[in-house]
Amino acid sequence: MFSKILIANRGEIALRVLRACKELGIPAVAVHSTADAEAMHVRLAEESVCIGPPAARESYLNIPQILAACEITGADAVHPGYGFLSENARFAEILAAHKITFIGPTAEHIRIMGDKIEAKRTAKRLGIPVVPGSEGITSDAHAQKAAGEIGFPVLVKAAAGGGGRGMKVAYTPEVLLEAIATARAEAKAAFGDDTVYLEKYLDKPRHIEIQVLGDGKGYAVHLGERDCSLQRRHQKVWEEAPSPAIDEKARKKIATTVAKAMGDLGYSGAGTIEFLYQDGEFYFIEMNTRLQVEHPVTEAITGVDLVKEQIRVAAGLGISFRQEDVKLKGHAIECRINAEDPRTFAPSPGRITYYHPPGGLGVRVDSGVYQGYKIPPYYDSLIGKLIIHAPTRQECLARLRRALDEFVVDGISSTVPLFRSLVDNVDIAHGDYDIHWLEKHLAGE
Ligand code: MV4
Repeated sequence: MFSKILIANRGEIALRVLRACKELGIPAVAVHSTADAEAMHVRLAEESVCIGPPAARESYLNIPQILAACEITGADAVHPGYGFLSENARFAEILAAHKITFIGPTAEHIRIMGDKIEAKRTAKRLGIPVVPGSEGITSDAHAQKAAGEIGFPVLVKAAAGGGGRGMKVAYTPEVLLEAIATARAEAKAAFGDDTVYLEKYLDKPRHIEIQVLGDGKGYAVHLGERDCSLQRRHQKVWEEAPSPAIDEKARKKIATTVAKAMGDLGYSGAGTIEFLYQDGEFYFIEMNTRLQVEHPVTEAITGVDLVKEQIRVAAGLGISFRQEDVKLKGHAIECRINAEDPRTFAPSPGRITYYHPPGGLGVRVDSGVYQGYKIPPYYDSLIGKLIIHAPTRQECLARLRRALDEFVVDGISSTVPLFRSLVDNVDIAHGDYDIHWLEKHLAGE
């Protein structure tokens, strides 16, 4: 096992990783920017190192500083959390060159999945159903021909994209080249790479993703799905498992296919395969080669500690269970609590003057904040996650309503009131929503 793990992240996920380290008896090093000196994970870690000024580029994304912190403290492994360096293949390679273990998949697998065209090609080869579409567009004639074969409307996507940037829908052949030009320009500006590809546009899908764990030696398990359709501007707001939209048969088919594929790929560690689901069919869009924000809903219904499994696999100890041991139990919902105005979603950093998180059976709050803590303005606005687990979806909603009524965050604005309205909505109660539902609902439709 590792002698010391450095946590290259901040906020609730740094604390989440620290908790796993503590339970495994592995000392941890917190690294932090000057803005995060008072953070809970810094207070609770065995050691901490300040790695730079507030700007992420100079601290949490500063590879030389993180390497130096490993050298100083003698850390022999790094957990990257999510965001920041978690899907940076170069970082994984640099750590390896310094004999430090990256707690995550190989640099090669990170690189493949970072290129959305290569990811789709790989998924298809492994037997995963993909959205009908093209590979990289090489000319106007190629684009017209490919779009004709796919059928309109088509969606133009950036190969270096993900998270929705650089996407353009073309409803007719007349506007295709214009959509491609716009998407290329956006992709070039955002990623420095203007490679684009085409896909059949799905107009009312759900976003359903499968959680996997691979041992890096040819075996992978799945831990069921999460339905993440409730999102605003490509930021997930509410995630739940199981999906209200699929049954046991559909789940088993797609999840078994994915687990087999990831075993065949030789995938190591935690990963998420993202699908669009429409009219009873799954279509692969992307794979995330990291631990995800919403991993606790899977932990709730499976009882598996995903961070501990990531650490075990990275240490060469393998996954602690087999597929046949996994039993999905009950229903879980996660609400992302952001320091934002619940109506305008404008960021609301500042001091938390009073804080009372909910508790009781089936209630988990993953958060790094505390009463008196000052939320810095430099990072994303996620301040915590409320994860509810109950035997049935209906009981889960009732428990969520109860927990939201207990939740008090004063001094700043938070998205807690948004969830109070969602939990009482009839469409939500029926699980009747797609990826467009929340934005339409917020627009008053
Ligand atoms: C799509 C799509 C419809 N058809 N692909 C957006 C982010 C990126 N990860 C993929 N995205 C989409 N891809 C096809 N062929 C609609 C979206 C999409 C979306 C997907 C998941 C969750 C929320 C979304 C919001 C808008 C668009």
